[in-house]
Amino acid sequence: MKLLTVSSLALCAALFGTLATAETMVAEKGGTVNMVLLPKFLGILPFDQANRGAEEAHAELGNTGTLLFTGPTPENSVAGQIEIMTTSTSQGQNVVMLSNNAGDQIAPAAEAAQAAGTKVVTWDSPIPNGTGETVFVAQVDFGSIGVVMADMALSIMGGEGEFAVLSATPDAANQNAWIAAMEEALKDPKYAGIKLVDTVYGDDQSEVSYNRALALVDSHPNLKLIMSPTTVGIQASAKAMQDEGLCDKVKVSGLGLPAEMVSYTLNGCAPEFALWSFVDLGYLTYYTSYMLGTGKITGAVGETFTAGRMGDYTIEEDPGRPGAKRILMGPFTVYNKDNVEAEAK
Ligand code: RAM
Repeated sequence: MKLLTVSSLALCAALFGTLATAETMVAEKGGTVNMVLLPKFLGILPFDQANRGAEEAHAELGNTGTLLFTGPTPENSVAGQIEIMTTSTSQGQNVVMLSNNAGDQIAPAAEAAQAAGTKVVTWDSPIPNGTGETVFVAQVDFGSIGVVMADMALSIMGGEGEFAVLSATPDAANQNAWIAAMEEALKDPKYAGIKLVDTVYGDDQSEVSYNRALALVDSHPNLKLIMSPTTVGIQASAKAMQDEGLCDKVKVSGLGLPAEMVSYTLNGCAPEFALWSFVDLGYLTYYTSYMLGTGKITGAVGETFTAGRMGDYTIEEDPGRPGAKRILMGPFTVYNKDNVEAEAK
């Protein structure tokens, strides 16, 4: 009888242990966590917005450590990101928050960072093979971006015709995954009338993107739409079509910032596009990193925590990257002439 009691106590403890891991962790304010917010490069609005969200969380949590917003130039993005990752490690920073523009090339530097005690949290754009990354803060489900882009193409083109993709840089993990997801979505017979005829890269630089958009029109005389899954590319493409008086013939869509797209949406050059909040993405990434840095979470699947005003999030397996983990933010907003002005303010 005695034995039984002991074993049922043990059972209780085991059960309680299981329940305890499902507990929602809440941040303890006033910790000291030195953090680096490392975007693909400096100088564009979405990354500044993400930094604003991170700064908001930094102040709210009373972190007595530092928040450093630093990044390479667009021309030197791959080498620059790897260098900053390495420097942050040797400086003993606690967490690097990375929007990866270097594909798997940054994995060795991220692994070295982790080995030296610097955690790596990716946001916006993950490390494709997941190596060296604690967790990825995903803005929305990557598969759903493919479907949203396929749907926008279908509706803007009236169900038929040729379109092309104007992407960011060839190593951008996020854009590459979204294009692959769109190609997957396009296999559905409902998209049989629309055809993806080309994919080009504007390197997330305005001038390069502008010229690539014009080149696409030249090389595909029947082109009806440029789909650009980058805030830089979509704006440059819309401007190029507008400047050349081509908006009646070639429409533009993709992922853009309302503030940068409003005029093109109202004049019909870019009737529909989508995005999420970069401020919220920066805020959630900061919370995730602070929770990791203070040891409140470890980055294991199933851990749940409260991210301030945004509510509760749980670490899960990343369905797009076997063996890697994500935290899913959302939601996605599709903008058109009815809602773009309100959001652009
Ligand atoms: C650009 C960047 C960023 C991407 C957006 C949609 O700003 O490439 O990584 O998330 O576009």
